[in-house]
Amino acid sequence: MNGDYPLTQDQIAAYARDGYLTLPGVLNEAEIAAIEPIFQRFIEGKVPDMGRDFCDMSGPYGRAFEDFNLINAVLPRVYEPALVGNVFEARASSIARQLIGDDATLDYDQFLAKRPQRPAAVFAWHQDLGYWPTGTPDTRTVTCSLALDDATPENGCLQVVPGSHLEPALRPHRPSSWSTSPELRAEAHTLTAELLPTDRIVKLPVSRGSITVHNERIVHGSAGNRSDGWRRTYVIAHRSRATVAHERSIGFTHSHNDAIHWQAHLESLSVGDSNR
Ligand SMILES: O=C(O)CCC(=O)C(=O)O
Repeated sequence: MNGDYPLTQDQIAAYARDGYLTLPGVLNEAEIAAIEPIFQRFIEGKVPDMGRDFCDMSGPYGRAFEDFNLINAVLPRVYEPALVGNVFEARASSIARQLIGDDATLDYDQFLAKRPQRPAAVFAWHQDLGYWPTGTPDTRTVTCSLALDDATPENGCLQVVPGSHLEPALRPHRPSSWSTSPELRAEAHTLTAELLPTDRIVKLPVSRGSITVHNERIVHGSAGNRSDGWRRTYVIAHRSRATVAHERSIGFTHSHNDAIHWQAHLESLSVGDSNR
């Protein structure tokens, strides 16, 4: 298996300047076919005992499965070790090492799937760092998202605000409006960042087998699915080895079943850059 995916100097410069990239043909059909049955087992709700790691990112925890719009399976490689070392992990690692250096380490993975004809399958605007705990001064991250279906504006492809990763402070993040409990993150995971009137939104359509890549500070999200097909994507994020080690040392694994960081979030939600 060849894990290399060489980037050009122009692509590396574009990632630094814009905060995102799209890369064509990262996996071929045979490579996707080897992964897809595992993806489907998760998305069809057939993997037991995931707790909150299996949820709807467009709504509160506790919804009935048939009501999930944006199906979210977090840390699939933890629940299914056969994923470890797969070709997408290898290519994402290659890409991450070229963009942030040789200490790029796989931090977490995630499967996302928008059901057909679900306008509510919205992934709210956010910066990934807005979700993560404080105390990690080195924030370098490369998040690769592999399209298992052609991602289009109609089925709710990723959207970004180019250059927003260069803003000096993180934008405020608030719990999504359907979360009313004072223990906000106990009820739902999703946060929403403010959009500014000056924001230029760029949609990132990609074909099956291609990927988007984004920086931890770029403002991004995605709209609902108004098409008759699914939009499925496989996310892998790499961060620096020291940062991943720090996260683990405070008990943060990116699992929604973690308890450690939610209080920090409650305190910092409206403070803007306190998560840096
Ligand atoms: O692909 C999407 O719809 C959003 C995914 C996302 O926000 C992420 O991977 O950080």
